[in-house]
Amino acid sequence: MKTRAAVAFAAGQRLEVVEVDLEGPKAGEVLIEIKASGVCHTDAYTLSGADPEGLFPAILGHEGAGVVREVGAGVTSLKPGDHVIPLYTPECRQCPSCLSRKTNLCTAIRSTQGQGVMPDGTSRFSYRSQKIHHYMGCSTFANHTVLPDIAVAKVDPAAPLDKICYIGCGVTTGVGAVLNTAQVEAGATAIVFGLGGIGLNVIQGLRLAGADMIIGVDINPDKKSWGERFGMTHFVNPTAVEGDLVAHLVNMTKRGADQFGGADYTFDCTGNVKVMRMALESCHRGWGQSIIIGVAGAGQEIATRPFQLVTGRVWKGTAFGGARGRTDVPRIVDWYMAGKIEIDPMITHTMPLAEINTAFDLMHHGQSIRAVVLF
Ligand code: NAD
Ligand code: AHE
Ligand code: ZN
Repeated sequence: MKTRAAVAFAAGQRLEVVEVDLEGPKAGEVLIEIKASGVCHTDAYTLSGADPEGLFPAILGHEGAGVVREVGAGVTSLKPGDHVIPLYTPECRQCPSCLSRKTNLCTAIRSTQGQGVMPDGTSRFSYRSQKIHHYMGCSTFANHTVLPDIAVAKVDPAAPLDKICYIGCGVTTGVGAVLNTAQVEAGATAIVFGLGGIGLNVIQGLRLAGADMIIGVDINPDKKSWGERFGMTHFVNPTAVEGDLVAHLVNMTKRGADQFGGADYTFDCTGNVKVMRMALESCHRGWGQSIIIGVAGAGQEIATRPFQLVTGRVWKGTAFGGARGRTDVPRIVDWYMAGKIEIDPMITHTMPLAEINTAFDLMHHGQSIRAVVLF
């Protein structure tokens, strides 16, 4: 079949919206009509050329929602008409990682996913007979896409697809980092670095967990009101701090007779390795945990004095908020439908696929929280 897609033909270039060829689903796969897709910073990261796994040409996008239109042989968990969210972290429930119950990082199809192809090693997309790579196993910047059934979450059909697409990455990542990875307890102190599409969801996750002090840190002063909207209690703009930012934050988090200060939990949502170090060092001696969410490019490395870890701080990372997609994503959709989490105000811009490059511009200029492409 033919479908319209925004193709990244080369790193660093604007996306081009063209009609591509899409093969139907093979055994164990489903064809999805994408109705909406958010644009995440990770799409921009890969498009920039910094992603060591970046392949071109490719159809980017990994934060979508849509409707199943066709299922391949042997698919029993989904049927045409089901409302779904594609998962860049599948949940096969059979691989050693899924069975370990220690991680959400299902390994069933990770290697072919990283090579931009389906599990059988081939791509379903082509343009003028040239192969186009899949991206993160999702390629949601296409009006139709094909995924293995283990990478598809079936959700409440009453949920608006133009909003719940954000659960395909940003919402789940932010809220999940708090609830699954850090397991923040009521009364905790927390610092969130970077109040974009992910950081604001960390803030609403912290509010949900009952954190007492939620400090947001961002170099964009406009983010103060955004953070407050979702539960942030204090805002720090690093450019307005005289002296050392870490010392400033540690001082802010001193409570009662505690001489040391430092947050119980910190979260990096910037992808900047210098910020990641500050996030770790802003944690409380003895028990503070710092969660890395931001993604940094090839050649970037994190550093700190081992003393920071020797004295009990813990550095952790999280992918997709530690969520097991087929199990947890439908639940998060239900939380949204029940009003437990907010999504609508964070979707600041919508646009047709033809204007997708504007979504990247808005993100780079700090003007959007989430821009969503509507098909
Ligand atoms: P975004 O562009 O919407 O937000 C980034 C925010 O960080 C902006 O508000 C920006 O002003 C702020 N910022 C930049 N430099 C800063 C600094 N030095 N100090 C403080 N604030 C600073 O991006 P996003 O969509 O929220 O994504 C954030 C990061 O999370 C990206 O690196 C993205 O690739 C990554 N990400 C990771 C996962 C995962 O599963 N681990 C999932 C989604 C996104
Ligand atoms: N190819 C990239 C991977 C970057 C990365 O860590 N991605 C996250 C999701 S970001 C979503 O916006 C992830 O899920 N990681 C786990 C995995 O298996 O990739 C790079 O930098 O190499
Ligand atoms: Zn993402």
